[in-house]
Amino acid sequence: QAAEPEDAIDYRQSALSVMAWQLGPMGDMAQGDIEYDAEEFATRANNLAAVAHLPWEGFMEGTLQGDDHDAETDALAKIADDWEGFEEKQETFKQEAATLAQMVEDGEEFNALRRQVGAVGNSCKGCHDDFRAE
Ligand code: ASC
Repeated sequence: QAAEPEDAIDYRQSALSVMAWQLGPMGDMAQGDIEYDAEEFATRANNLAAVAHLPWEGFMEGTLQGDDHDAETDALAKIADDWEGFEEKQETFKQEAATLAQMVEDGEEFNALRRQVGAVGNSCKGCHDDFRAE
């Protein structure tokens, strides 16, 4: 049985919340808002890379703005019109998150890691700018 649009929307919003929860403290460390904790950073970088592929299957047909469902969503109808562009944004994000986890694995310095956190954040923003409602 196919998922209901409302369930798919709930699913992807939850998965994106998981990602934001993991990224948030790394962003705060990168900004100097909280102290750098190498162990926590490594855990969160790995968690983020591990879940980076999860939300996208929730953007299925019938679940975007203007489609017939009863959920609130910021996902623009443009996602269906430019699915390739949307997939490119997913790929960029997954690559940036994987790079961050690899850099941790390679024992890179905090300064390099914080730059890569910026790249991850930019990949979030790149998709939001194009495909999420204001
Ligand atoms: C986050 C988060 C986002 C992105 C975005 C980056 O931590 O919740 O949506 O980073 O703000 O520009």
